[in-house]
Amino acid sequence: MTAEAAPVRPAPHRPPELIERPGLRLRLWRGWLQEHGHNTGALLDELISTSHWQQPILRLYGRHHPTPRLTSWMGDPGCSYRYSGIDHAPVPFSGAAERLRRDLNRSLDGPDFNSLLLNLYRRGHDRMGWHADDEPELDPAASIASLSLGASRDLRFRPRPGSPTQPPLCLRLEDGDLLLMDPPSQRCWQHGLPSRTRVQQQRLNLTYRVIRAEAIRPQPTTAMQSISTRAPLGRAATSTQARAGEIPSPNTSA
Ligand SMILES: O=C(O)CCC(=O)C(=O)O
Repeated sequence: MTAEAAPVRPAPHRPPELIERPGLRLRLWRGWLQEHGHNTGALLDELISTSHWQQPILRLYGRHHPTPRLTSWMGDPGCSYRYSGIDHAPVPFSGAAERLRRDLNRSLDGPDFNSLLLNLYRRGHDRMGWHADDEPELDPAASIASLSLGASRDLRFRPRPGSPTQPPLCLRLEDGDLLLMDPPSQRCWQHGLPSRTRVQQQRLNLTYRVIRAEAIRPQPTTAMQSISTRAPLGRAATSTQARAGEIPSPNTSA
């Protein structure tokens, strides 16, 4: 008689660490991926090798600056997303990204995510400037789910200009953590991932998102998309918009 593999069940729902400030609501589950049966090292390798990486070029003051990280945008058909001044048409979810989406959709109390931004920080120099994920195509009523893999890095939060002054806060995100950013966090606060030059290991971050139904549009594959999806690290687009702090200002030598 052969032994049958025990069915994999989602781990029991464990209450998150709750971080709340006026206008900010974060829910953090430490080690969520491990708890849900994932080998984070294998997952990191699979996600890196099966994603179509891009490094958009930001053009400012007549100079070209590669975005200080690699990115990939996946989604259901028609879930395009414009960020950092560039339109990103979705590549279909990879196998690992789809499995994670199913795990999240099953174990959270909504929403059903239809898109995913992957950010690969190759080492501590890579970073993300201050911004809020409040682009018009994103559903403002839906939480954003952020999964971290690899090196530990700091994610910082500060009130948006015009919001009441409050002290900033900093979360150290570690391998396997799940962070939910609930509304109205994006409307009232910004977040950013500063460089940490001593960090030598890579970190991968996945943010699952919801594109509003009204913003989903059929989009034929263009020549530029097919180039960028075939070429790893393809620099397929140029933008003049940068996230604060991502590129040196003309008055600094940084
Ligand atoms: O890497 C992170 O943890 C932050 C990612 C992020 O801010 C974003 O995708 O908008």
